[in-house]
Amino acid sequence: MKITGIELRRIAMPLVAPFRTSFGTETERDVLLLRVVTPDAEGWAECVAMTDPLYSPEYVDGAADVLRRFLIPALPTHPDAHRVGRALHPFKGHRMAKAALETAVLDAQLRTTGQSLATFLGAAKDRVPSGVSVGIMDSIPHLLDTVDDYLHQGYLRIKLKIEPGWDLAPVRAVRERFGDDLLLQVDANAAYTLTDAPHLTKLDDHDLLLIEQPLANDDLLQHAHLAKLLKTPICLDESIESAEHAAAAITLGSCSIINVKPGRIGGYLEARRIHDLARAHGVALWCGGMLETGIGRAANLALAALPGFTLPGDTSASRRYYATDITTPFELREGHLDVPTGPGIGIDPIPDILEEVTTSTEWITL
Ligand code: SMG
Ligand code: MG
Repeated sequence: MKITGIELRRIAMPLVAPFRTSFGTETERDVLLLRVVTPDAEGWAECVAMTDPLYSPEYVDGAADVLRRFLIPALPTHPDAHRVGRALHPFKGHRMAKAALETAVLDAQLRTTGQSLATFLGAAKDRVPSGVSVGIMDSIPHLLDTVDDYLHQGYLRIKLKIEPGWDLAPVRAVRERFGDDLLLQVDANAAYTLTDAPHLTKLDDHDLLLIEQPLANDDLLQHAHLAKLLKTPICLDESIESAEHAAAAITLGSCSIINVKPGRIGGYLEARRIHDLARAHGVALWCGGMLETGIGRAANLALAALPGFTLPGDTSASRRYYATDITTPFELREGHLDVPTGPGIGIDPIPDILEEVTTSTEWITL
């Protein structure tokens, strides 16, 4: 497969409602899209980096910079996704930028051969159960109304964002209002330290599926200590940047569940490695989200259909994020989203909508 050029496109996507986490509030998603052009097919991918380096060290301008200066020039002459991974390996870090490039190449490759990403990865089902991530709110009544609305839409699992000062009370209120059968979990985005352990043990009373990333991104050892103090299972998100991190976390006992985000760990090939490793060790997986448009969501749904993804993911319907998505919107049916079946990621941006939200484009000839 010969690549003739790659387009870097920035789009601005207003969120339907502000999304507050322990590290900040998002009102608009500033997304970097990649389009890989070959004589036979085009491949699309979405970079999950956010505007500011608050969730992780990467950020959108940095991802665009490393792509144009280092990663794209290093592409082999006739790349496939595996060769792209090897060619980018010498460059340290920048896994979000690498994931976008590898995924766009993989999409072009699969569209050329007519295979879906789901089949390529080894998907075992044609629809996946949907959870929804609920931001930190200004009040408990507002939170309860929001959760109530999501449950009416059919979401099968609720994740509450937490931080010091917004943890026990919202969890207790949601449990009391919606009952013990609700699948409920929390995500701290690294907002606590090990000294908060006595406080965090109070979450054990609420029968949570898991607590996600309570401690800092690089605190594998401290997560292992915390895991011994909590009954609630620990799930790692930010800490797991590769299969090697997953192996270390599993060996240390830092987590018993992993939130896999292909865009955070360098792509779908690495996600497949984590899948196989975690499955062999009895570690449960689910697919996370980074407020993706339909382009990133389509690819995540293919991964979420693998047999090791046994918990509902943050793969919500398009309307949870955007009034108008850049693709045909993904819609909830009985709490599930369908896994795309077409070649590659199985979906394309709608040209007119894409143009409307585009803030810049850059063409790199290869
Ligand atoms: O895509 O539904 C989504 C967002 C899910 O909570 C979510 N993502 O730490 O898991 C996480 C966060 C990271 C992005 S927050 C802006
Ligand atoms: Mg998380």
